[in-house]
Amino acid sequence: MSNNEFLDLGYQPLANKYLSKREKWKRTNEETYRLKVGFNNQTKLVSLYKKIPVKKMFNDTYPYKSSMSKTMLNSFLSLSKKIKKRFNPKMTLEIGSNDGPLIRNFKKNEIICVEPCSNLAKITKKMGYITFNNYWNYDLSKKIKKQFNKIDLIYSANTLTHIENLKDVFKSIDNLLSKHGVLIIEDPSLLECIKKVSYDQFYNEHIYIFSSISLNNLLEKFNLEFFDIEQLTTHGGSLRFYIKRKSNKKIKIKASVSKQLTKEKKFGLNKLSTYLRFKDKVINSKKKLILIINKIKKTNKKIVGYGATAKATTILNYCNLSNKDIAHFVDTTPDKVGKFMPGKNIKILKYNKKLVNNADYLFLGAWNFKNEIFLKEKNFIKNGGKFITHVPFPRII
Ligand code: JHZ
Repeated sequence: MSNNEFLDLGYQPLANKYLSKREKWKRTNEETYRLKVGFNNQTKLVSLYKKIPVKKMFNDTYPYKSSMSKTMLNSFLSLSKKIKKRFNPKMTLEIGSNDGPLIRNFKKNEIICVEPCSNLAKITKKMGYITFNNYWNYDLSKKIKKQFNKIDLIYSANTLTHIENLKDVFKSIDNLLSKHGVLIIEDPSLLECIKKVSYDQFYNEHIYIFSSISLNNLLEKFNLEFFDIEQLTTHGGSLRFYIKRKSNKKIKIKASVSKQLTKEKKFGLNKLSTYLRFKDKVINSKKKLILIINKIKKTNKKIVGYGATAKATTILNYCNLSNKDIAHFVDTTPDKVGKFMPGKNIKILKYNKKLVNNADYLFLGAWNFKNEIFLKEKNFIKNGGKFITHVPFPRII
């Protein structure tokens, strides 16, 4: 067997399935799955064992909106400027446009959105952008090609790793991308995830976590190759891959490509032993986090969760934390407010300063936005409030 299991995070609910009060009482019906992660010795790909049907994950009630943080809005704005300056594409296509934080920086006749969640697709349609409310697949690529011909630039952030059939993903891209076209993919970096012991990046939607090594192996099959790789701080450390056709000799390959590949090999991302060491660190991380929380509980201090993230679902369910540990979460996302954390009886309240300032400790569900949150919560910090995080190791800040 080329696939080797290295991590078992137990039974988990669907990470973005926040339950209403009514659903909570029927919790016995809440769907769970066994979250096991494996490493493929041949392809070097890290993936989940159990794949949930897409319609259960991405439908008309998908709550996550990428425009909820200033950090992401700024990141998409600066990328849009870069795309225009560096590639000047006539037509761009975004796979997984969510509520439109990237496309809003383009003119309406310059970009096409693809978004399977109809509640989100409605938003970009309403903004006046061409939107295909579909899953990304070969049939869709044929449909778009018929209507718009080939596309100069295809961009996708935090989406392709959510699609089980990667062969179909790249076949569809290959079908639509022009001869000298550019593909840009952005996703959490496996290297950062392993280094930071951020095991919460594993949940049902993240079927794969890419390393540049595994993605490189996949691209080979489609005669595609990297020509630049950027390291980003977003989502706890992401990689932005710039990809072209091998036949396109006009674009030179930057040194950043071999640098990233070498760095990952040196770290051991191509070896199972690295992942087995990671597993031990995850087990330790769980023990330490529980210890910290139990210690705080003994002093009768109040812990509030900050950012009801999909990642937090993995933490709460793996560490078995309930509303006896974390009183409630605060979040700015309208579709999460008033609901309960998946698998747990912890309510999500609408973010306001008072709720934050009434807490003694804030558990950073959205640890990836630590800088933005620390800036926003200056007063909480000034008044002696403390944060709890588990990244890169459980501690009080
Ligand atoms: P955030 C989602 O994961 C799901 P999550 C998905 N699978 C994926 O890949 C990544 O995104 C990209 C809130 N917040 O981005 C907003 C505040 O309340 O870490 C969000 O609910 N106040 C598509 O859920 C959450 O935190 C704030 O000041 O792990 C952040 O979610 C800020 C900054 C955020 O993604």
